[in-house]
Amino acid sequence: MPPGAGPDSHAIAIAAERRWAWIVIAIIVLLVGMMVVTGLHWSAMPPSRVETVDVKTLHLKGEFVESNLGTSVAADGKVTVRLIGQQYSFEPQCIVVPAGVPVTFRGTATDTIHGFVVGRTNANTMLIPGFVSTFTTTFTTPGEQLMPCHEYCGTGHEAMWARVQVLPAAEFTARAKPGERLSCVQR
Ligand SMILES: [Cu+2]
Repeated sequence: MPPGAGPDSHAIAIAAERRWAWIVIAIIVLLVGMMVVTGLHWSAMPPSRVETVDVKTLHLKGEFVESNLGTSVAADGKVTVRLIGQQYSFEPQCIVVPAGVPVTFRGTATDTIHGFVVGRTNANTMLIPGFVSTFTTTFTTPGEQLMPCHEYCGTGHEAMWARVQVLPAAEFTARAKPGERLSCVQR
């Protein structure tokens, strides 16, 4: 008997189609359920750490004034890099960090959404106007890394990048002065 010619082949095909229809319906119901649950959950419980900053006064006062950008070392030895992204550059354009020491990045944007990734490391974030993005990472190997903007931000996007110099910890410590903001921008 050729395939599909049996007396029950029609019924078997119907049953198979119905089975697949139910599987597809189940997947759709699952996905819609996930959307509803995550949507309601996130709107009821926004991320616990949201830090905002006033874009209009960013360059005039507070943490992200130009003189405060760059790398700072606190009295307890904590290293913090403060930076801003703007069309089409980062400030500072050259960032100095120590190797083997946790470094906290704090950044925001002045005009539109930017972002950056540091070379082949896991240092990666978006910079969103009005919000402070922060993460802590440790650079393992000394050397220079490129830091391109990775959020399309306009016609000059592809030219928007900075450099990150990872210095051996001792060399970094020798250059870092308390209260000063370090960068490798040529002045
Ligand atoms: Cu950009």
